[in-house]
Amino acid sequence: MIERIEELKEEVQKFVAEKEADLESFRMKFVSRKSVLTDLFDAFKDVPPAQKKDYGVALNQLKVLVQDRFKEMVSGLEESKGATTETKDLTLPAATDQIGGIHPLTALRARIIEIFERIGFSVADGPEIETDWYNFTALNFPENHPAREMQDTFFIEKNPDVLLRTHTSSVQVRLMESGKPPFRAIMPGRVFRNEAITARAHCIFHQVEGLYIDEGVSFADLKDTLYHFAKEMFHKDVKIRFRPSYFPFTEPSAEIDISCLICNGEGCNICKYTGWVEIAGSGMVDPNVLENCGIDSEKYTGFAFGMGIERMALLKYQVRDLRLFTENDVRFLKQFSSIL
Ligand code: 2NL
Repeated sequence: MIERIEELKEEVQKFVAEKEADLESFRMKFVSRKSVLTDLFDAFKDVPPAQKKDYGVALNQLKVLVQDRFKEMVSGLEESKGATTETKDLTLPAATDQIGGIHPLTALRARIIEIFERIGFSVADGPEIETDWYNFTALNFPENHPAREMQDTFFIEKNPDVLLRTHTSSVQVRLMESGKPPFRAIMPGRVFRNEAITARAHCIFHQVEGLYIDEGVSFADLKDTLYHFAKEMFHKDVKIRFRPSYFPFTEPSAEIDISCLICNGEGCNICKYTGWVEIAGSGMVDPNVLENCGIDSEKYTGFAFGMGIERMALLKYQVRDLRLFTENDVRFLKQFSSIL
């Protein structure tokens, strides 16, 4: 029986269909309901149990071979038919491939990096999966802070905690631990929070955080650095204001607003009629954080800030829904080809 199957395999392999009639005879013999294959499958029940496995394997190989050859021959005949009837205009210009572009968030991140590199900041990088120490404890988060709750952060393991970083501050901790001041660096990267996805929030987004630690760094340096950034990023006439705020890792802390780009501070629905829009959070690095990272807080001071890249993109390009940035709809993405 198995020999018979092997013979048929060889026949199928060698079969050539030059015309429709050849294909039809192949179909009748191997594919149709009355084919040899149907007979062989029917015979399966009479095969002695010891041979059933080998028989089954061989028969299935034959079946796959028949299907593949049949498909090949059908498309082979169709192609040769096409070649004789289709007329192609060989004088037409070639259809060019569509050229992709840089994603708007990538372009914006590059611009942020460029602005800070020009004033002496370097770029640091670190892991997206973090321990509790780098994401929370070293950053002075109290034991019962809401961000440590299961519903706010994606935990990979509990006790000891391993999680997806909720900010890129963890990279700053690694940087401070690994060397000696001065530090002047920014950390762009992907961060994760357990949030419902809406037009204004996503569970995965991008941040750029910055850190400057040295002897004698003051709040005036923080203000001037971020004012410079806002003028470079938005407009040379942009106004900036600092609003008192709270972060566990900075003291004092401030939220940074710029004058609304749409109404120039007059009041519109983008700025909710306040004339101001928030672009970042910032503050002087808390002495506890410096000490946690092995830095003498009597000798060194510094500032830190954090901004969301998607948020910045919404503002800069007046996009109404940040889900558009990850849907990969080329009609949306194409609109950014000129910003590069
Ligand atoms: C925001 C606020 C902020 C920081 C991030 C930071 C990092 C270290 C020490 C102190 Cl290691 N601070 N980062 C400081 C203030 C604000 O981000 O709204 N981000 C989107």
